[in-house]
Amino acid sequence: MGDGRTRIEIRQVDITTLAVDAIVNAANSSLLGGGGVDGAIHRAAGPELLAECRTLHGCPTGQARLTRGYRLPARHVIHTVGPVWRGGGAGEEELLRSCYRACFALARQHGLATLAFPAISCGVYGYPWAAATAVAIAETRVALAQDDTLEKVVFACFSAEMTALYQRTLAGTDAA
Ligand code: AR6
Repeated sequence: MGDGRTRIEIRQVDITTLAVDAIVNAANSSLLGGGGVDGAIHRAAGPELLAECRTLHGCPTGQARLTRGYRLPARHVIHTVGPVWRGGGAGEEELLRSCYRACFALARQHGLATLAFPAISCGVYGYPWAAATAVAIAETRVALAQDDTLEKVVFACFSAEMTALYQRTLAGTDAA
């Protein structure tokens, strides 16, 4: 089972370089690409990824969809649509939790053992970082306790600041 802590890794790394069973994409509801991590994933995966995404006809906020990874070192991409931050009173926290739960549910259905997440909604969608990392770590602990197939969850952070925040959240020392 593990203690839910030893199987979490925090790394400052470009998520598109990770050879895991699935990397998670912080997409928009069209699933047809965009900027940020979404743009980086589509560039690295190649046009076949967009072609498969077109067949999915979008994805509502808080849900997730699985595709192949094509030219990525990761075997699959789990596309999830985080909430746009609107001040906190528009159900943002529940929607962000729902993203993580939907990703872990797909991982369980498909027997995936290693996953990597970006900081969903923490870029152009404007979610406060400390609140988002708390959700990410809490939902990951739940999934690791429930899914014995899940071996490792990586949080791929783009900045040193985000890396340090995840480390503090994991250690339980962040003030937020
Ligand atoms: N590897 C890891 N993290 C990354 C990478 C990367 N290669 N590139 C960016 N990040 P964002 P959102 C970090 O804006 O807020 C897109 O246009 C970034 O620093 O990518 O959920 C979609 O199409 C930040 O911490 O996603 C949607 O329209 C985090 O990834 C919209 O943006 C997420 O930032 C989604 O916005």
